[in-house]
Amino acid sequence: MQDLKAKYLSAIANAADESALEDVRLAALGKKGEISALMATLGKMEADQRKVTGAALNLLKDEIDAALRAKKAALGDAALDERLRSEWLDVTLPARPRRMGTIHPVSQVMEELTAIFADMGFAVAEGPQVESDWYNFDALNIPPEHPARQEHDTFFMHRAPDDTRPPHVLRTHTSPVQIRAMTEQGAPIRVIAPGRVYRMDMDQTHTPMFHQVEGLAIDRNISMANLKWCLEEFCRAFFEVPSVELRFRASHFPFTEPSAEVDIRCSWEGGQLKIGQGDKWMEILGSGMVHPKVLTAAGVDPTQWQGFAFGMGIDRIAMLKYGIPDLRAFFESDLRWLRHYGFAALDMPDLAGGLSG
Ligand code: 2U9
Repeated sequence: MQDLKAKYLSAIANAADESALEDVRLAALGKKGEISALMATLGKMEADQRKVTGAALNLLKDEIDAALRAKKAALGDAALDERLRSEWLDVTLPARPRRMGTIHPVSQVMEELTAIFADMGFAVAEGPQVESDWYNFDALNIPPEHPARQEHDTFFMHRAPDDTRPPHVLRTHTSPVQIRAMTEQGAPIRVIAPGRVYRMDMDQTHTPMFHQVEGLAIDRNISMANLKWCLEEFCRAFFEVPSVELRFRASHFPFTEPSAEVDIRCSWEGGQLKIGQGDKWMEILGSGMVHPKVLTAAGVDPTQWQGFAFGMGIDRIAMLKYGIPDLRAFFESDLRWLRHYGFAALDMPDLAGGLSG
């Protein structure tokens, strides 16, 4: 038995892998194994001898079994160590920007303005791009005879002649998103609605699809002063300048009363635009106090609540901030243009780092 013990313990120690170890187990303890065969001889022994031999064989079996288990665990650990050594991946390595593609300036600017308005307590709201004419026009105090509803501005969805459902349009602004948000959430509310909008217009400065962001803040005590601060704060952060000056010019929109077009102080020197200083003014957005009829259409009581709204073109502010000369290139998917004007995929805009990094 001492010989058997020495033989199997050494075979176990030398087993190079789990399959070699299994061979040793079968040779010793398997049904036809050497120790099992010895166990089978116990039945023919005298009682005294059986007792002594049986105990010794059981001890040997247990010792070999324990050695097999210990070795199996050790081989398992070694296999895991080997996998950990050969299969490692350094997740802290920087990605290869070229292979990742780039972020389109419109997406970059949407991320930037979302970060700025989020910091002022505005949530992002989204909605359908195909809208009923009620959400796109009526709810915004744009009656059927209003020029903005005429067919030459608006893309109407095709309808079969016998289709009696109300007309649907490609939204001409993101305002219906805010009607939906107010209807669902009620007041108070603070949201921005960035997204695609559609108008039948195509020239040097217009494309039939473009991007807008609109903002809405409704509360019990909101005034034009809050609007002005909010827009100044936005422009200062967005254009990454120490200060800006805004000028409000009285205007008219159906959905706001009073309404104002907003200009920003700037200069053009040697074809270079500078925001925040100079003796020129450039229009950058429209705004006003939400019309009581619009609040009512969205289920908000205008005797209890009031607030401001504003709208601006994302493509336009992207061009101004990043010096992109031609609007139409935005929508051509030209990879060389994207590599030039695009942004690194992993640099997300945030307020702490300066938005464009
Ligand atoms: C609700 C109520 C009022 C959003 C507003 C403007 C003024 C505006 C233009 C800027 C350039 C559109 O992209 S553009 O051509 N927008 O001048 N937008 S106030 O007013 C709203 C919106 C939603 C419920």
